[in-house]
This record gives sequence, C-alpha cells and structure tokens, in this order.
Amino acid sequence: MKLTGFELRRVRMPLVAPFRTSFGTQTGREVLLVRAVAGDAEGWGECVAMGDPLYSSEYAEAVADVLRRFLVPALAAGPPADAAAVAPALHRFKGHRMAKAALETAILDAELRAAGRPLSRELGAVRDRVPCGVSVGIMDSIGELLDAVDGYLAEGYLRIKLKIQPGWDVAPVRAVRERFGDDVLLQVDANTAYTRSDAALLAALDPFDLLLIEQPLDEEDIVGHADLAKRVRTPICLDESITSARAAADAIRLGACAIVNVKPGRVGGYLESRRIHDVCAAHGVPVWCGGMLETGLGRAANVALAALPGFTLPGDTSASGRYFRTDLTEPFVLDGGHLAVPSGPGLGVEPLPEILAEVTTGIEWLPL
Ligand code: OSB
Ligand code: MG
Repeated sequence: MKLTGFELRRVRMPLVAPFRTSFGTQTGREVLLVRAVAGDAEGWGECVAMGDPLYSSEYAEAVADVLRRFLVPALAAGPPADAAAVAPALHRFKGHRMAKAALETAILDAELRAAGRPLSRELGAVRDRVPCGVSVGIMDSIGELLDAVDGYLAEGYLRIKLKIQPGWDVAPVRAVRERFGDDVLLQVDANTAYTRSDAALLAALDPFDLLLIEQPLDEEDIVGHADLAKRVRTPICLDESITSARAAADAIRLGACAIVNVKPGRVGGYLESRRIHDVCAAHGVPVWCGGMLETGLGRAANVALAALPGFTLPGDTSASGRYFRTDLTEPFVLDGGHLAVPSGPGLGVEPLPEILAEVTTGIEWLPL
C-alpha cells in the first residue's frame, strides 16, 4: 500500500439533545476526520478529541496542529509498511494519543479494505453483535432524568450509565432504582469530579448495587483510586487514567480498578486497545468499550472492538440516534438492545457523500 497523503476534514454535527457531564455541556459535535489516501485504497479515522481540553488535554485544533506539524511529516520521512508500523514510527512524539489513533485507524482501514478483511476479524472478534448501554447526561431535574431513562429502556438499551457530579449522585441513582427496579444494569461516571476526601460520599452509592463507579478522581490519581477502592464496595472502573496497556497493568496491580473502560482514541488506537484487552483478560479484569459521541465511522470500529471476548460488559456503543438525527454513515440501529458488528472490509462503513458534504466545515490536504 503506497500512501499519498491524508485529508483532514472538519465536520460539525448537531446533537439531538444537549449532553451534560461534570466537565461541560455539548450541543454539537465538532469532529476531525482523517482520510488516508493510497493509490488503490482509502481509509477513515475519526478523531475523538473534543473542541475543548475538558475531558482530556487534547482538543481538535491541537490534533490538527500536531498532525500537520509533526506526525504526518514523520510518516512522510519514513512511510510505514503497514498500520502496525505507525505507532513505533510516532513513538518519539510524546502523548497526542488521539491524534495518533486517528492516523493509525485511517491507515488500518485503508489496509484492511485493500485486503478485503473486516476490522472485527483483524482484532480477534468472537461475536457478530454486541450488547449496548447508553450514557445519560446530567439533567435539570430528577423528573427529566427519569423520562430520559424510561425512553432509553423502551428503546431496548441493556445498561444505563448516569453521569454524576457532587450534588447529582445519590439522589438520581436512588430515583432510578426506585422507579425502574433492581434488575436494571446501572452504573455511574463522574469524569474526575470528586476528590480523595469524598470516599464516604461515594460509599453512600454502595446500597444501590451499581455495576461500577467510573473515574471518580483525577486522571493522574491512581493511588487515590486504590485507596478509594478499599473504602467503597462498588467496583471502581477507570476511563481517563488508562492511557496505555502499561497504565492498565499498573492500575490493576495497584488495586486502583477492577474494571476498565477501553476508549481507542484515548490510548492511541485499536491496536493498543487490543493489548489493553489482553492485559485485562490475563488479570480477569472485565473491560467494556467507551465512546466519545462518535459518528458512524468511529462507532463501526468501536463495535468491532467490543466484539472481542474480554468485553463482557455492555459498552457505550449506543445507536446513532442516541446523538444524531442524521449520521454520517448508514445509521447504527438497535436490535433487541444489540448492534450488529459490521462485516465488510475495514470499518465496514463509509460516509454518505451528500451528508458528508453538508456537515463539512473545512478540508485540508497533507501530502506524504
Ligand atoms: O467519560 O465516557 C465518558 C462522552 C464524552 C466524553 C467522555 C465520556 C463520554 C460519555 C458518552 O460518557 C459516551 C458515548 O455514548 O459515546
Ligand atoms: Mg467516562
């Protein structure tokens, strides 16, 4: 495969409803897409970085800058033989995992499409459909939250994740349990909104039989999570803290988490995600696939990853309609609470040209 360059495409997709987390409220998704162009093939990588550095230090404009200034020129100087050679070729550049992931995914998609191989098979998937959960944002009132959860359960979602923050934690969890019962698979995600002194507050969630508490403390506070795990009964799951397979191994060894949320963008791509899956499986630690409000392109790849054997909990692999009225690709639609794993070559999906044109706000060509 001879790469000739990369197209950076900015798109703006309105959300069906505002999505509020402990770090901010989003009403639209500004996405950076990378299209790898080879003579005979092309491939897509969706960058998960958000517009502002609130979930992670990376943000979309920084990704564009590091791609343009460092990562693409490095590949131009020594073109990678295949997708597996991308991470080693970019290793000397610190961090910027979301940028690296988008580049690697675009090259991987191009390579797999040219070879006629689905990403799911490449990664080692063992299922042709995956069970789906949904991430429910912070609302203005408990009543609004109960209506939202009611709607998602009616759609068939098999697991509910509530976003929490100080002041919006025990009360919404109690209300959801009282209204929908103890059988609903329920978990919470704090996106680092608590501190080490909140152990008693977080232990107050124990009676509600949650599957897990996701990332209560700061991204860098592995020891804090390990201490917290000794004081709460609910399993701790890490998201922001897990930036690599080594970070996952360290967190597990220190007792900082019993479950891991795998987000390919956050860890530098799908190949590193598979290594995290393998490390966790070797330790008997369940993993599930997180999300970053992906369009159909990123969603297709996440669903492929979620079909690996160690993904034993439903992920944030929601249907397209959870976020977008019109997706960039053929929409992912829930069927009995599951999404089908794409079976075509590469990601198995492509942007619909008219829709892509409609939502595009800028295009830049980076030659190799
Ligand atoms: O912490 O999992 C998170 C969305 C944006 C940034 C961080 C997170 C999330 C979600 C939604 O919880 C996941 C999704 O449905 O894509
Ligand atoms: Mg999270």
